[in-house]
Amino acid sequence: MLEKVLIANRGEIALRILRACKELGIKTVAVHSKVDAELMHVKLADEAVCIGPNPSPQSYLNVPAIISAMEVTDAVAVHPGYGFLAENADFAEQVVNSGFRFIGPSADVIRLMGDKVSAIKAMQEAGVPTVPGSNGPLNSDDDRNLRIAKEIGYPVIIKAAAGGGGRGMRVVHTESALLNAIFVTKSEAKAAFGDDTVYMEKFLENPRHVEIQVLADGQGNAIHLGDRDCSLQRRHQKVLEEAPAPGIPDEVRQGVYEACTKACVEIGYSGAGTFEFLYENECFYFIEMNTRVQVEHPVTEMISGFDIVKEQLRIASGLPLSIKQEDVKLQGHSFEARINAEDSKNFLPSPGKVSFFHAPGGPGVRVDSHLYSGYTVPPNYDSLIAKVITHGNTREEALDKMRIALDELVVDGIKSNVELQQDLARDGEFRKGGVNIHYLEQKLGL
Ligand code: MV4
Repeated sequence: MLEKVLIANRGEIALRILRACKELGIKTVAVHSKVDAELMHVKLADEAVCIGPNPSPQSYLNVPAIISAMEVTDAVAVHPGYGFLAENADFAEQVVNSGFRFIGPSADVIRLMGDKVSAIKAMQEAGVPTVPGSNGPLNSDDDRNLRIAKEIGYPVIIKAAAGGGGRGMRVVHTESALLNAIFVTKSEAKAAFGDDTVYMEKFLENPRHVEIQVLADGQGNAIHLGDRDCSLQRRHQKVLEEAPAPGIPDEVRQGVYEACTKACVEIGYSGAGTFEFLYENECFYFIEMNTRVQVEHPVTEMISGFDIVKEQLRIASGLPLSIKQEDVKLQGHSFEARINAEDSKNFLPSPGKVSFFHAPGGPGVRVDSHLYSGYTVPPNYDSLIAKVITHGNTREEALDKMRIALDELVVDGIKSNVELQQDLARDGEFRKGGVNIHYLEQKLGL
């Protein structure tokens, strides 16, 4: 097992990783910016190193500072969490070239998935269903681009190969708008990512966002832990997630599960990963793969009884997967409500001192949070302050538990989206199950 792990992240996920390390007897190094010296995981870690001033480019994105911290503490591996450097292939490469382990897939696989054009191609070759599209980058041949769009059928969407997560895309409804849309998306992609490669897909009008959790050991073994529905989102920020995705026919989901695990073996994947799909009319369409642990991983842990972060650490230490597919038993239903330090009216971040914090509890209630009474939420980072997770034998039971848990939760001193989450836990349409990616924004009147 890895002897000492450096946690290159902050907040709730840093605490989540710290707890997994402790369970496995791994020593921990916390790295933090100046203001983050007061974080819960920094207090609990075996060692802590301040790696720079508050702005993340100078601390949590500061590669030389993080690698230096590994050197001075004799850490053998780095866990990147999510966000920050988690999907940065150059960082993974530098970590390995400096003689350390990166807890995640190889730099080559991160790069393959980071380029959405190469990711889609790899998935098609492995038999994963994708969205009808250009099957490769668009070039400067206008007639060819017009012909591709006509074959796919309008509306189409132009996406940046270096984008993802909703950045760098544009919907086109008519032939007359196509060429200009390609031009504008290319210029924006060049400015944002330094890469103007774009591709085209059929635009699916009312899909759900359904994703599949996988684990692979890079030794020929890959399993899935079922799916999650993350359709409740606002401006590409997920708000309330669940597992499993409601109402999907069993033969449809089994088919896509098998394609995903086969793809993991074919691309030489290792670690935890997520295949993102759009789901419409009982069909799955691959759009992107995330090569990291995700914010919403707890809903999968709740229905599988399996610890994804501990498995990431075991895989990185060179162990084969600790369970086989036939040992994975998915039971019941789980929800996760993301609690953000934000104004519930205008969604603006609302940092400040939490004068009082009380976490809910009871059977089937889990809270992943770094908050404590007296903690000050800094203005420099993501506004996620807690995740309230529930598990029940049925979807209804898990949602009832969520309603009760959210009513117990107290976050005083700052504004938060608890009221929005309480409202969603009581929403009649959501309770029926299977709302699409537009539901929340429509409900909010955006
Ligand atoms: C799409 C789409 C419809 N058709 N692709 C947005 C985030 C990025 N991961 C991909 N996204 C979309 N791609 C095709 N061909 C609609 C979206 C989309 C979306 C997807 C998932 C969750 C929320 C979304 C909100 C708006 C648009």
